[in-house]
Formats: sequence, C-alpha cells, structure tokens
Amino acid sequence: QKRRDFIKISSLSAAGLIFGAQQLRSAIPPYSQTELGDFGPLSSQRTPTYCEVCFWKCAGWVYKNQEGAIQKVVGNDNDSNCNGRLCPRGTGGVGMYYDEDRLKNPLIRVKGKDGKQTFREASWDEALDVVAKGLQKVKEEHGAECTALLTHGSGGHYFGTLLKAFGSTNIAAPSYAQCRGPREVGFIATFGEGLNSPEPTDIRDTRCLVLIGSHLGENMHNGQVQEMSDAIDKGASIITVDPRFSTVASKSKFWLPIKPATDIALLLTWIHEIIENEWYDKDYVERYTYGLDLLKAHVKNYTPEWAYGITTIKPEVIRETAREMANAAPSVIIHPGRHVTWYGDDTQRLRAVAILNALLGSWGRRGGFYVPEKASVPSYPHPEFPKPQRTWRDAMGGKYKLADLALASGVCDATIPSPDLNCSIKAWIVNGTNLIMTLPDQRKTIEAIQNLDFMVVVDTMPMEITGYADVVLPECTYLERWDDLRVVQGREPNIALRMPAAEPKYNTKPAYWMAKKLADKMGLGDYFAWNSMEEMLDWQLKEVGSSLEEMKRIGVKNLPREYGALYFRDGEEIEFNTNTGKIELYSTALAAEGFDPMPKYTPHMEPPAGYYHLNYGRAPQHTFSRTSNNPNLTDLMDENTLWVNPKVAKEWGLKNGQPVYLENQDGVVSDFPIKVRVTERTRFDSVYMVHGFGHANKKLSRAFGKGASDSQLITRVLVDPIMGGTGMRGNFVTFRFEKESEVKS
Ligand code: MGD
Ligand code: SF4
Repeated sequence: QKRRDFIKISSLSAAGLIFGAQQLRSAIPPYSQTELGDFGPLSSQRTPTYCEVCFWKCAGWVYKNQEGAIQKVVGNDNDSNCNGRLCPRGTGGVGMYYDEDRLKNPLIRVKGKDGKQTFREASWDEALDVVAKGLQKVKEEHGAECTALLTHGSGGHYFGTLLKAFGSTNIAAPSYAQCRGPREVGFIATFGEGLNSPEPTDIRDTRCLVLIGSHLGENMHNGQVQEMSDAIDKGASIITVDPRFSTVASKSKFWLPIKPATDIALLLTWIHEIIENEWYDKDYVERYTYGLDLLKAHVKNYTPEWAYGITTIKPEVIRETAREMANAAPSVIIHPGRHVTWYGDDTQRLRAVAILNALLGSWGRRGGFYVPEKASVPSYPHPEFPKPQRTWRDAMGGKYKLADLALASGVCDATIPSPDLNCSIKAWIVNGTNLIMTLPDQRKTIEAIQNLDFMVVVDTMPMEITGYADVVLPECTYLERWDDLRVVQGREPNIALRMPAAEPKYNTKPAYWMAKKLADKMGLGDYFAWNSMEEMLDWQLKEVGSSLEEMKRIGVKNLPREYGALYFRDGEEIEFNTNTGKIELYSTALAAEGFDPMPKYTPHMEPPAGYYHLNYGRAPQHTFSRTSNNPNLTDLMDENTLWVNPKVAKEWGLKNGQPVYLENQDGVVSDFPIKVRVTERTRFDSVYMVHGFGHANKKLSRAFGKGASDSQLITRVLVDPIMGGTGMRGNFVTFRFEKESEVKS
C-alpha cells in the first residue's frame, strides 16, 4: 500500500466545488489568442509588474478594460530585460489568470472509510494549521534539519525565510542541478565568478556569437534574443553547434551538426587551434591568466583530424570556425547556454567554454562579456537565523563540495532512507515546481515522496506534483499579487516592482501571505515583522532612494553604476576571485578536489541498434511544463511533435503526423503517443521533442494527454561528479506503434 496515492484533483468529493467551477467557467469571458488584438477600449490606468512566465523576469504594465478586467500585459520601455517588448509567452501570461483549471481552494488529503484517498476543501486557517503542525511534528521527532524547500519562482524567498527561521537550510531549486549549475561552477572555477541571470553577454556589440546547444530564439530569453537579432543586422556572424537545424542555425554563417555527446572534443580542438596558431589574445592571456603552458601541453593532440572522427565535423570547418572567432576577438562570445545538464561531464564542458572565452580575451570586453552590476537592496530587518545542526551537504557523503546551492535531486536522495544517513529528510515544502516533470527518473522522485511524513505543495495549477501532496495551497497568479522587488544584474543596476492588477480570483492567496501566516502559527512571526507588503516594499525602496509611490508610477528604476566601468580598461590590474588571483586555464580548485584541472574528452554511450538519442529543447511559446495548459499559449501550440530524420522515417515506415509511442532503453513507454514530424532538421541518430508536454493530470483540461513527456523517458541520469548536476541526455528511444508494448516495463 502506497503512503500517498496520486489524487486527481477533479475527483473531489465536494459536489459544491464542481458546481462552483462550472459556474465560474461560464463567468469567464470567451478568451483566446486570436481575440487578443481586439481589446476594446482599455482603461488609462496601468499597474506595474514583472513577468513570471519564465525567469527572465521582463518588467511590464498590466492594463485593464473599462469594466476592470485584466486585458493585456505589455513591456516596460525602460526595462533592459525586454526594452518595451514582451515575448509571446509573456504576452500570453494573462492566460494564467483566466485559466479556469486553476487551483481554487486549499485542499487536505483525507482517507475515506473505504480507504480511498481524496482531497477535501478546507479553509485557509485549517490548511495552514495542518501545515504548521506537520512541520512541527517532523521537528519534534527528527529535528528541523529533516525538512526541505524545493522551489522555483518568486514565492521561494518567503518560504526560504520561513524554513531558515525554522532551522533548516535545505533549500533547493531545479534551476540549479537540473539547469545552469554546471556552468556556474565551471565559470567560477575559471573566472572566480559565475554568470547568474541575465547572463552578462554583450550580444548587442558582438561580432561573433557561438551557440553550442543553446538555441536562442526558441529558448526565448527576451532581451538576449533582441540583441542577437540586432547583432545579426549589424553583420555579426553566428556559429551554431547543434545536432538539430534549430531556428538560429538557419540564421547562422556556420551550422555544425555535431554528433550528440561529443561537444567537449570540438571545444578542445578549437582551444588547440587557437593556441597552436597563436590566435589567442597575448596581452590579455599573459596579464590575466594562469596555466597557458599546461593547457598548451594538454590540448597538443586534440587536432581537427582527431575531432573529425569523434564529432563528424570536417577538419576544415573546425579550422575555419576557430579563425572566425579569432578574427572577431575580443568581441566574440562562446555562449555558456542555460540548460547545460547533458552528459554528466557538464562542468568540464562549461570549463572548456570558459577557457575559450578567456583565450580570446572576451571576458570583461565589449562584444564579449560585460561586467554586470546589481543593486544592493537590504532585507527587511529580522532576527538571526538559527544555525542548523546538519545541512543537505551532510547527506551528500562529502560529494559535490563545489555546488553552491542545494540540489533538488540531492534532496530526493536524502529523502530515501539509507544506512549512510543518520536521518533522512521527512518533510518537503514544494513551491512553484512540478517535480514529477522536472526531475529526471520519475520513479525515484515518487519513491522519495512516498517516504515523506509530510508534503505541502504551493502551486497555481493542479499539476502532477499537487496530486501527491498532503496539503495543497493555491497561490494566486503573479498578476494578482505583491511580490519581492525584482533585483537583477545588468549593464546598469535596476529594480522593478510587481503589484496586484486585480484581486486574487477564487480562494487563492500570495506566497508571502501564506509564509507570514505560517510563521505566526509556528511562533516565528519576528522573521516577518512587517505589517503589509506595501510597508515592507516602501521601506526597502526608501533605502535605495526610491519609494513605493515612485515605483508604482515608473515600474522600473535604473540606478547609476557604482563599482566601475562596463568593460576592463586597457592594462587594468585585476584580481580575480580564484586561488591564484588569475583567470585559471588550469583550475587549482578542481585539482585540489581531485578533479581534472583541465577538461578532457570522454566518450559517451552510443544508442543501441534501432534506438535514437532522445534530444529535447524549448519552444518560444512555452516554458517548461508550466504553460502547457495556458489558454492563450495552447492556441499557439498545444502539443509537441517528434522530429524524425527522413532516413529513419523511411526505415520505420513513419509518415508525417502519425502518432507513435516511444520506449526508452529501460523499457519505459510514453503514457501518450506523439505525432511524427519528418524533417531533415534533425540528424539520423537522434529524435527531438519540446520539453513540458504529455501531462498526465486530467484536471489540466487542455494539456492532458497532449504529446509525450521527455521527462518520463529520462530514466538514466548521468550525475556530474563535480557539482551533482543531473545529466539527462544519455537516454535513447525507439518507436512503438501500440501501447501494449508497455508490458515490458
Ligand atoms: P515547470 O515544469 O514549469 O518548471 O522546472 P520547474 O520549475 O518545475 O513547473 C513550474 C510549476 O510552477 C508548475 O507546477 C506551475 O503550475 C507552477 N507555477 C507557475 N506559476 C506559479 C506561481 O506564481 N506560484 C506558484 N506557487 N506556482 C506557480 C524547471 C526546470 O526543469 C528547469 S529550470 C530546467 S532548465 C530543466 N529543464 C528540463 C528539460 O528541458 N527537460 C527535462 N526532461 N527536464 C527538465 N527539468 C528542468
Ligand atoms: Fe516573460 Fe517572455 Fe520575458 Fe520570459 S522572456 S519573462 S516569458 S516576457
């Protein structure tokens, strides 16, 4: 008997809710993307916000119609993340507010006399009581360190404060170990600092942009895409390395359709070419870097001919592209990418990217990487957090010491009892992350959840994760709430305000309200000493020379730079935050931890006969799994398709539009079929799909059963030994024409 049955929120026993939902549905104005252009007269009043549809956080204005209904979100002209223009997802963000499938009331898991588990609607007071007591019980029985927060998005700050006040620092975000962690560690090992978000890539002034598996354009990070398009107009050359002919590949001077899993070989060969031909920036390298001779010896044998056999990229193309970068230097960017957890050697691959940038002298240079600044906005005063007796690191057995954030996958590991742990994690707060679709190896995630004493999920939608919760707390959308100030780095330090454009729909509440109420119930109220968000924000804003009143008017405030110029000055002495004070081509920190101080190429597994690399990526209309039920965005794209090379399609007799199931190397078959799209744009050894589809929760009326889920098929996880990132690209799939083949699993 499983401790936690998955509960479809639709199977609520409370008939009143179903009736209520239908009533509300009919009250919603008919609303679709096609009608988006026809707003009728808008009210002249607008309220500032920043977008939560992805984590680029563009600042915008929310407009209502004359009846007071939210109609439109547009970009804020003064915001450098968006320059007045939102991307299609950001514009469609209004659909999150109007989605009639939203969570509407707090829910508590109950067991009926027949043993059947269901959710029962509860008042906020009762639901928060259950959460406070659930956490307190774990504290009494096991210690506060046995609780964890898994979070993505703005509410995480408030629950993080609550958890730290409670006595635990196990705060993990999938945006680290499932996304950009390896690049942060790789860049810290090289330059002594990470990239953060938005990445300080000076794309607008670049002369050469190299994209390695980072498909800007499909991966719609607004300001970056705008800058790329401007750079192309100004004649910058783009080099795209991707097994798939992505949209940006079509705009590129060079497309290198690399054999999957061989990127490090190409990068090492580029390094070899640049060193052997003395194309590196001699002054810069001499002044700022450590380890050139060691690196030169290390890459000696990595010739283009050697790489050809591995990557399938012709030697002359490797030479020509290396020269292209060198000619543009220092205004060249080997882009670090964002979702970089591929094959488990990701920190080393990103080290190679960092080294290449260092050799070409692009770090700190115009058209390369600028020196970002971020406003320092103080936190509202609160007592010191208690020091936890154990942290997530203790559960890691000394591994991943270079990780600087808790790992979501590590929290899963630490939740499954093992003889090495003196106590496993017993309670999770899950905020704004759909872990079932987000962490690889679903069976393990579910096993971890089954081992919990208590799990509370804070979400706006009935996603897969909510079905496993003991308590579900429905958050209102970003359009209906106050939130923390957006404080992000940029060419100029800047802050942006989010305020509610409308009252929360249904019985939903903002995360800050939930965390503060919980703190009161748990005797931790001092950590949330403000009376209202307005009071707290006004205090913070006055500390940086603004005010709530001003920010309501302007939405975004750009502040003057405080710490120096945007680029290194000629001959400037700089001390980097590494052991040697230099940019480390040879990493002393990695060597000290017993890892390769310079990246090496190691071959990865090849697909067995009849199987193909499972490649996945993004679409400009969607963000992960969070948008796949959004009424506006499903109008633009409502399912994913499977890109299949014509040669493969012929071998299998596949036709365009034909639905197929996929089975992976471990016998896992996709829950739902996916339609084939026959295209030359993917290599014969890989298939490709957009991540985030194939939802299994029926309550998502538009997303349920649409397309296939890549997450479900990712059962082999290649863990990065340096920082614990979960490499997800080592999975292979084959085609199945009927669901019966599932018996194998
Ligand atoms: P989503 O799947 O979009 O992203 O993983 P997640 O952060 O889990 O789930 C977001 C959840 O937040 C949804 O349940 C949504 O309903 C909820 N939500 C949306 N808005 C709000 C809000 O305002 N408040 C609250 N409380 N909840 C909200 C992303 C992660 O996934 C990342 S960053 C990457 S890069 C990885 N990408 C990736 C991949 O490409 N393929 C596979 N297979 N796995 C991946 N995992 C990683
Ligand atoms: Fe929103 Fe698009 Fe900006 Fe992301 S890039 S924050 S989805 S407008």
